[in-house]
Amino acid sequence: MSASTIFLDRVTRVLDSTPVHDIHTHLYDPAFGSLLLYGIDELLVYHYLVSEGFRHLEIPYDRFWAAGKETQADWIWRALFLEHSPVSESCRGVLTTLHALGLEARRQDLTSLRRWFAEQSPREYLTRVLDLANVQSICMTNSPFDPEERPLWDQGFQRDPRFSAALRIDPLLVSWQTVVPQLRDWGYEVSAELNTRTADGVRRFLADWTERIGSRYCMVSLPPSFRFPASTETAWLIEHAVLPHCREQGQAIALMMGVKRAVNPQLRLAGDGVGLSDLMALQNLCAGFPDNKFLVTCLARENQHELVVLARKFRNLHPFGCWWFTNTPQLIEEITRMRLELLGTSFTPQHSDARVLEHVIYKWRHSRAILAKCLAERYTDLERAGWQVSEQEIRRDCGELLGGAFGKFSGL
Ligand code: FIX
Ligand code: ZN
Repeated sequence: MSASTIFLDRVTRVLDSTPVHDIHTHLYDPAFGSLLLYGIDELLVYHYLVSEGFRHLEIPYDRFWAAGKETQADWIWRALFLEHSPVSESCRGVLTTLHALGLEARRQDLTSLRRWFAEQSPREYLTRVLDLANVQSICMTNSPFDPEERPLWDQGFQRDPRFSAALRIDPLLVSWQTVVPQLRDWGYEVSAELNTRTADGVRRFLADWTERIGSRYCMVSLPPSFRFPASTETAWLIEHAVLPHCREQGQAIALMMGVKRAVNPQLRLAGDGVGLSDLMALQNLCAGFPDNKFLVTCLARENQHELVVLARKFRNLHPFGCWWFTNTPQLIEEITRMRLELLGTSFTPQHSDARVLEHVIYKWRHSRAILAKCLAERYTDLERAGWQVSEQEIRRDCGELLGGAFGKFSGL
């Protein structure tokens, strides 16, 4: 057996048995009831598959959206799995998931798959799925602006300790004018005018929600047009409210850069696109605010190298994840290799971005396998350089990559 094969086996074993802290998902604590999505229909109408389904579907968009979830799932199943081979990463994800659950996709039609999912008892099933994915903790994405989740936070509930919260503030930063009346309604003294009183009001809002949901960090997704410094509401609010809030709490801000929302609105959630970010803005933030910590992921492949180089320059910057359109085997491998070669283990290679519970199974299985390959290559090269890596060191490194480095950086 060659050195690299031996390492691949060793690293795979360690990575598979190391529980991961999934630092960004769209899953919910089970107390949120129907907001925690699971089952075959949810898997098939995942927006990644919807946009791929419309490559083949000839029905009008309106007809698709007017149909029930089962009908939509039937259409997608037929278009992407029966009439064509499911070779895309999102389709393969459904198959990895069913296989891991012991279900044979080919033998079972959708009706019997639906029956199987309906028979699962939700609480036990949640534990089974997290075990299959070897996920230790799930960080949710929690928006005070979301009318569906807000009432439960207001009311309070018994938390599931496996689920932590992150405060999502996109509307606040990207559509300030529409948020002003809402904040005022909720008792915060803000005005459309950007002044000290407004900054104080926004800071109070952020502090209240951080406490209410027990948020671990604040997060926002930003369009390619984002600049900093700039005479925009977004830049002003970041500088005068969000960054001071994060400093006061000792928390990081997560910036998800490069999403173009609603490139094709007819596709709804599946209609977002990608654009190149100006990472000069990030450089200015990291240099100008050394007491703030920035967790950053970029959507554009072309931004990945610059992001890694910036992280070499600024220790208050922590790259994370292969987000959305970069969450494909080829790009995960390229990005992870580049990050390992330029940053060692001081980054977080992946988050699942799961929207449906079972996503954690395939996203982590696929990503762990690629991470094992990239890490084994590095260890093989080290051995060629006369440096033997011990089992304990492999465990340490895998622990850092699967959430340890994130926790240390974020002060958790
Ligand atoms: O903004 C985000 O957090 C994105 O991850 C989502 O908006 C996106 O729809 C998604 O699910 C990507 O994986
Ligand atoms: Zn997300």
